[in-house]
Amino acid sequence: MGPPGVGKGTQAKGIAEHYGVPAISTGDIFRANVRNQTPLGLEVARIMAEGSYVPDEITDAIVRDRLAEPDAAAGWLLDGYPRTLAQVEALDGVLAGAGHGIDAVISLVAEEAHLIDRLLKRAELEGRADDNAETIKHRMEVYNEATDPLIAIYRERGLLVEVDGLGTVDEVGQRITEALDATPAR
Ligand code: B4P
Repeated sequence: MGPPGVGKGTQAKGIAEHYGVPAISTGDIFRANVRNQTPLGLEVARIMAEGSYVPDEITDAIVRDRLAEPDAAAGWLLDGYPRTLAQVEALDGVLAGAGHGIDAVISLVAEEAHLIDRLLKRAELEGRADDNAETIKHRMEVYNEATDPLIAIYRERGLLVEVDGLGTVDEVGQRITEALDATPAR
């Protein structure tokens, strides 16, 4: 978990590889659908371009189906999900039904000013539809309102692993794996 640009997608791939589990990124799944102009992609393209969240029912169904795929049977890393209280509850329901649990919730932490710089740099490199000054501001607001409060829920459950998101990609990655390795298996 963490605000836009903090390194969720960047780190998710490395962590998943390290532990031999699939990285499931709701953002990547939506972007692939937008690129391929699927019915889902056509539905979510405008929502994403303006920096708002895709409705919970759509997002929850995608994650539920993806977690049921064979490669996720022995473990997974969720990137960018859950992002709302309803998504936390939906994930709890899916996991309870499957008899699985969450080992840890990684919260990447960094100041907003650094993140805005990163996202504006990515705009130059990748040209993502949601990386422009106005949309980034909206994404930060949506994050602060809908997602940041969820961190307290996972802290109360004793699952939160807070990691400083500033530094090189490798430095942050190493902090994450060190923190996870020190977390008792559940
Ligand atoms: P995401 O794909 O999750 O996008 P993001 O929050 O911007 O983070 P991302 O993972 O891409 O960026 P990262 O921090 O790795 O979501 C996009 C949209 O999809 C949402 O706005 C929403 O519309 C929709 N969506 C996704 N999940 C949803 C959900 N659960 N519910 C509803 N809607 C949902 O990296 C940012 C940049 O920083 C990169 O350019 C990277 O190279 C750079 N960077 C990373 N680490 C760095 C470091 N240590 N130093 C320097 N640069 C670094």
